[in-house]
Amino acid sequence: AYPGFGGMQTPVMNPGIPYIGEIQGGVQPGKMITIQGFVIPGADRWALGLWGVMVRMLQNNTTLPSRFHVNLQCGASTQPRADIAMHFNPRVMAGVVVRNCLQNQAWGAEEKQHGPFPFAMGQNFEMIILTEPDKFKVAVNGQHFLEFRHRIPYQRVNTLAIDGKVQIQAIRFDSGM
Ligand code: 9QG
Repeated sequence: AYPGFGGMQTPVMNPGIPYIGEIQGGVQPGKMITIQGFVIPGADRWALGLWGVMVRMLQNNTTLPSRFHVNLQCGASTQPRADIAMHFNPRVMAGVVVRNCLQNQAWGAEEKQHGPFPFAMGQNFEMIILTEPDKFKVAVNGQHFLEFRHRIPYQRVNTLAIDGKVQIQAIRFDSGM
């Protein structure tokens, strides 16, 4: 790599959450986005009480406190909502990472299969999102974790959005060249 050559993007340090920011140059095969973060313990789940938690689990996981997401988006619009090429959504109490795509403001089919759940409340993590021609590959804590096949052309991705029970220490961008 040639730091400073070809407009390598400056790392984002300790951004506030929700975070939304441009991915300079978008993504293309070889591009890597590295996110270092910390899963905020969902202490407020105790305040909800077991009943509240169960009701919310029956509804869906939306309001569970122990969730966060990382979105690769096509713009930053909230009204109408920008398309999301990959929504990567760890639900820590459920121990599942839901992946999906939002198109024309509608969610597609969820992908939920993966190996051991790599996130834990009160723990740091590092995730790397690598763009390939046909998919995104996600590694967590130095190990390949899962793949998400493109449903929206990766060429449309230009925005990173992060929200939920997470603190972010650093976001790094590497063009892979
Ligand atoms: O619940 O699932 C992913 O398939 C929805 C959630 C939604 C996503 C989606 O409500 O939540 O996780 O951006 C959103 O709307 C997030 C926060 C069936």
